[in-house]
Amino acid sequence: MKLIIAIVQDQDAHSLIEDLTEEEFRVTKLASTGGFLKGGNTTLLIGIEDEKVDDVVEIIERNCKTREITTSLLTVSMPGDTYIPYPLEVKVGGATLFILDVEKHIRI
Ligand code: 2BA
Ligand code: 2BA
Repeated sequence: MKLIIAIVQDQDAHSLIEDLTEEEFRVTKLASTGGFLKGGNTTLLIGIEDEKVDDVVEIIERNCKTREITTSLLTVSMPGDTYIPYPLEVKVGGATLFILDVEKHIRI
């Protein structure tokens, strides 16, 4: 068995979960925060049989889009700890996936 940890953008999470459950995959959704943009994103835990990994990755590819985001990060630029915001273009990926081997899966 494998566990896919998928970090996706909030905008894509709803349709992705719909498609996964429609195809009988089980999903747990966690609200998460990106360390760089400090904005909300969604982390999905998807436990699946080894041979289903490609199917799940295909569903994720179909639902998750790369987007250019302009954000204003705060930076120290002046003496005396004055913070000024500056615009920054960041390309946020469709999804970041970690695929792990599951040693044991138990349902009680
Ligand atoms: P359980 O299988 O006992 O799952 C309870 C909760 O545990 C799930 O909540 C989900 O958050 C998590 N979970 C279970 N298996 C998982 C896995 N392989 N990967 C990631 N997370 C997992 P819900 O998704 O709200 O599901 C509640 C109950 O509805 C489930 O109880 C199951 O009996 C049924 N169910 C869930 N997804 C289904 C699906 N695609 N098709 C048919 N029945 C489903
Ligand atoms: P954030 O940390 O908010 O990052 C959003 C986007 O900002 C990233 O998109 C990347 O394009 C850029 N970025 C992140 N850290 C950077 C840095 N140190 N320097 C320059 N640019 C940086 P993605 O790479 O597509 O990542 C989207 C979200 O996925 C991330 O949100 C983070 O929550 C998660 N993530 C990505 N890679 C990760 C990893 N290796 N471990 C854990 N979480 C990861």
